[in-house]
Amino acid sequence: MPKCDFSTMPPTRRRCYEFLKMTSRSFAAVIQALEGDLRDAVCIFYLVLRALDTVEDDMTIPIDVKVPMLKAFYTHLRESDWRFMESNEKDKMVLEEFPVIATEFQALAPIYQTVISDICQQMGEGMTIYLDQSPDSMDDWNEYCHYVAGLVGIGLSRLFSASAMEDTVVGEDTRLANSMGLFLQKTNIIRDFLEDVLQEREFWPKEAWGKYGKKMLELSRPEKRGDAVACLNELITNALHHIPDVLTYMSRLRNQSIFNFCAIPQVMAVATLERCYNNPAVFAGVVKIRKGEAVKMMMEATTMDSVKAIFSHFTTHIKERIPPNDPSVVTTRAIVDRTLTLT
Ligand code: PS7
Ligand code: MN
Ligand code: MN
Ligand code: MN
Ligand code: MN
Ligand code: MN
Repeated sequence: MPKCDFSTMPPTRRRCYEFLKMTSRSFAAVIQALEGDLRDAVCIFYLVLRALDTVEDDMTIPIDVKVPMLKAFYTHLRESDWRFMESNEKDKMVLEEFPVIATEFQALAPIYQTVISDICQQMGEGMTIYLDQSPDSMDDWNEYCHYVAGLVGIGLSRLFSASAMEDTVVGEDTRLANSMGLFLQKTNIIRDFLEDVLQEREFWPKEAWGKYGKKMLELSRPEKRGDAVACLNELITNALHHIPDVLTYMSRLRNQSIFNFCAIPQVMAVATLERCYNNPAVFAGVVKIRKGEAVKMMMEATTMDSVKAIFSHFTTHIKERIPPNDPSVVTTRAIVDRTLTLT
């Protein structure tokens, strides 16, 4: 494994890797394993977006304060003294110590700075659309997920190509890069139904849940379990449609450290979808994959053959559990079967 030696780093850079470890559940190890100057670029990219997302998520910031903050956020990357001390979120540290992140941002190669600043600007702008409204249509859902995750995939892919560790096509094919982010974000939104709805944040598209009630919160009522699970299965089926793009994207990667960085979140996502599929527990708490299973997958997901085997394993288990009377039965079977022909 390439070296990520903290002892020889300047203090601000060392502090950035401390932020990374304190704020990311799953990304810290795979980012530290990246090679060359890509490691610092992705670390800073992560922290910048973590800071932006902390503003977006903070429901104690009034909307008329939040909108201009999100839109202007990228401009603070080129300043040395901007910070925000009023957040109440668990990751508020990245806002309170933002000058440390800005300092390290300014030390990156100019091409990396351009990509990160560009994505930060577009994401901040897009986030403002969905602060006071929830996604209605499936197109809205794709649009919100594009802003908060598809853009991350597009930015990361540009960083990969800019590092010369991956082919230029990886950075140019924004459709596939977008799908990589959408698969993760839809899985996160599906899994976090209860956590989000209790915070009055509704990310499930109304086009799906509106068939079953007037308010999304109604789906958490025990007497609504049948409807709720039908809606859940419909959204999981929608998310599974990104798998062909995910497999194509992954097959283009040539650098082992980049492959692992990309593969691990994707295999966690397909495992999470399998756990959530037809599972009423989604409406009573947060469904998580077992720690042992997660560790095993993270060690395995290092080749295209094993990534395919993992996708085939979890989609097969979904197929076995499709209820014959589920409203999405035909669509779910079709996308699982298509996945199985690709793996
Ligand atoms: C730059 C590594 C690899 C081509 C902070 C990685 C929230 C699901 O529930 O906090 O909102 O709290 O657990 C990561 C594509 C993005 C998409 C997005 C940046 C993969 C700010 C991750 C991560 C593209 C917006 C999890 C999308 O957050 O969720 C870097 C390729 C940040 C990736 C958000 C969500 C990430 C997410 P919650 P989390
Ligand atoms: Mn958010
Ligand atoms: Mn968040
Ligand atoms: Mn709309
Ligand atoms: Mn979430
Ligand atoms: Mn979270």
